[in-house]
Amino acid sequence: MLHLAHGLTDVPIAHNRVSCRASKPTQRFLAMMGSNSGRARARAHSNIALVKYWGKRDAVLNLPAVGSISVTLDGLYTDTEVIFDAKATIDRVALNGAQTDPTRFSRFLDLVRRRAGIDKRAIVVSDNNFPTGAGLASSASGFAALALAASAAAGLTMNSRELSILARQGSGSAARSILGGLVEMHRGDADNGLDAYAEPILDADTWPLEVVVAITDTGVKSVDSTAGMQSSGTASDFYPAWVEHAERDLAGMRSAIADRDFTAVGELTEYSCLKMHGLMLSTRPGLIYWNAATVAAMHAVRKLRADGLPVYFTIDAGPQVKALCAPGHADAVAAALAKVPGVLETRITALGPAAFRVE
Ligand code: 2P0
Repeated sequence: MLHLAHGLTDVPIAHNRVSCRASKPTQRFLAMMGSNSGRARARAHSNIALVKYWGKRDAVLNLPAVGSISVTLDGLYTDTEVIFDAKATIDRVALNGAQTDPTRFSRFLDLVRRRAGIDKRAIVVSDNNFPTGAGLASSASGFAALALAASAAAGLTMNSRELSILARQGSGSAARSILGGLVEMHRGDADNGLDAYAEPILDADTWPLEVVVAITDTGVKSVDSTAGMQSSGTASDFYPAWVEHAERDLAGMRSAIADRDFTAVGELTEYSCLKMHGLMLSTRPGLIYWNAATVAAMHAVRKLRADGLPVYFTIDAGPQVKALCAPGHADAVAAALAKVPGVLETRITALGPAAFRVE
């Protein structure tokens, strides 16, 4: 078991008694597997970065080249159940009701098994309440929920910093989904990655910002984030400048959040988003994650702002537009974005909680 030598963040991981019924396909899958030993369930929420993470300083430990600041989203989440089963011979994973390739999950479960000193294979059942792999950070909520459920099922007791470090090794953005509200992910300097973890900046209810998600395409993106980041790190002239100025952007965002200065938060959010997409576009070959509706929605957000609404956009490695709204303005923003040609659906979400165990 890993023990950190000093300064553990001890944000409690809540064990909420949320009744969370498995979907029908999930229930069938569990009945088929028939086991209840070493079992735990967890829910983690997706997040979006206001100051973006793009690039790695170590691919094996999945250490980010830059820190990031995000908001955890109440309305988008993953529920995951993990069962370590002495009788199972391989890991089995059901994602959204369908059996899926367990390779990436197995690699992650190996980290948990090694730490817990067990070698049982696992049954993993994971369900997202939103489109998977389409730029809505399903790997963030997915690996955060898996980190919490798998560690608990393996009998480990881990604090939020340890869970964040574990989740990071599944997906960089997952480190942030362990925490709720406004969250900062530290780049860290150590080679072993023990200083690359996320910490809360503000609780969700301290500053009730809202986010409107405008979905423009539910398909899986063509270049996943891991591959895209690797390309940008080696094949963009802009990459050194991106890394060099990251700390300045993070400091600006910390200070804007401390002041509850929505305009400053929003301006930095759009700036970081457009700068990251500039980096993506400058990669050879260029990474173009936008479609026509993405661009139309960006202009619509700027038009709303010109008309007096406090709203700023951000976009991740996919075509969806997320509009960050000052408290109380999400309904008007959602109504306007729903009218943008090519916007298929809008969802309004408040800021969400830290990952928690579900009974
Ligand atoms: C972010 N994104 O900060 C940035 C902005 C997408 C664009 O973190 O390779 O799935 O698993 O660490 O976390 C998405 O990348 O990548 C991401 P890996 P991840 O939210």
